[in-house]
Amino acid sequence: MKRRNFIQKAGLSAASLAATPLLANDRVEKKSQKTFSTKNIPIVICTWNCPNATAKAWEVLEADGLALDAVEQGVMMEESDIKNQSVGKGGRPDREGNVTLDACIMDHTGNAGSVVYLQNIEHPVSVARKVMEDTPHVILAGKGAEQFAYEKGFKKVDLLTEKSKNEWIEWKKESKYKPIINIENHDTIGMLAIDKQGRISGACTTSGMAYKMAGRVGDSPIIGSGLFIDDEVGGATATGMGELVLKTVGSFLIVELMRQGYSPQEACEEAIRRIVAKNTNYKDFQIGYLAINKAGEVGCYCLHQGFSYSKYTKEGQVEIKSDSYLNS
Ligand code: SD4
Repeated sequence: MKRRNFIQKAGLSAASLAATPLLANDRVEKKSQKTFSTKNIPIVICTWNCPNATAKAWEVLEADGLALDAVEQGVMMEESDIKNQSVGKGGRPDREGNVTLDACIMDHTGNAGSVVYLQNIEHPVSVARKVMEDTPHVILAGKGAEQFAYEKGFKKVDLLTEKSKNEWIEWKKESKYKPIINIENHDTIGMLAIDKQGRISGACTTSGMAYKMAGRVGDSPIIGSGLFIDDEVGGATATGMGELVLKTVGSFLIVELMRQGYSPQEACEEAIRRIVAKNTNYKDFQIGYLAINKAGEVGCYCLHQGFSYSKYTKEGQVEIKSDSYLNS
């Protein structure tokens, strides 16, 4: 079909669609009129025990700020914290000694931005936000993402700290490529927030699996896998062995289950069961899911014991331990 014909046909069908009342549109209409209890709002939650990150996000929410600003500024705290060796500066490198970062952000309107395999930039989440706001794209990768960051004024930073470098040199002696469950190898931060106006946003940022193959990208920056937000329903985020989350599109699955009426807790449990059903080697890995619905109800579930999340509400800051599929 010639391009002009195609455009004409597309235009025609778009016009006729607009003229015909659609059942799907009706459903969207009804959902958007739905009201939610605001007693749990505002709220911010994030994977693992990251009290500085949730406290920063809470500051934004309490000042009547946007959930989008809250999640960006919240996770930036971990990106700058060199003690967190799974995120941003201080992150563990790939097997060639390069720290490569993955991050994404998604707002209440369904907009999303992401960077993958980004080097030399301390705040990948902010570059992801620029991708979302200043480009027609969703994902920028590698050198292109780095170049874009410099054009937007981000500074070049050496992300490899002495500690992470020395551990990598030690690792190279045996070069065992075995992900360690829970033990320091997982601290990706996935954050979900609802602001005072009820707008929901999320962000996810990581240096990925320690000593991964050069070029490897995990679930964290992939919209639908490491993070998904739908302002009509809620949001979800993931941490752990990204390959298993990617293969089951975990965060999207959880949000869609909530859309069908699952509670956040039931949805996280079902997403973990999906991983168990599809991967015979599931016991070798840790996965943690965290979800929130529009009413600010939270769910959390993981494969192995040891996962927890941070929550900040009007009642203050708490760390909550997750239930697990396995008793170990
Ligand atoms: C990844 N999901 O790159 C990330 C790793 C992670 O805490 O969660 N680390 O697969």
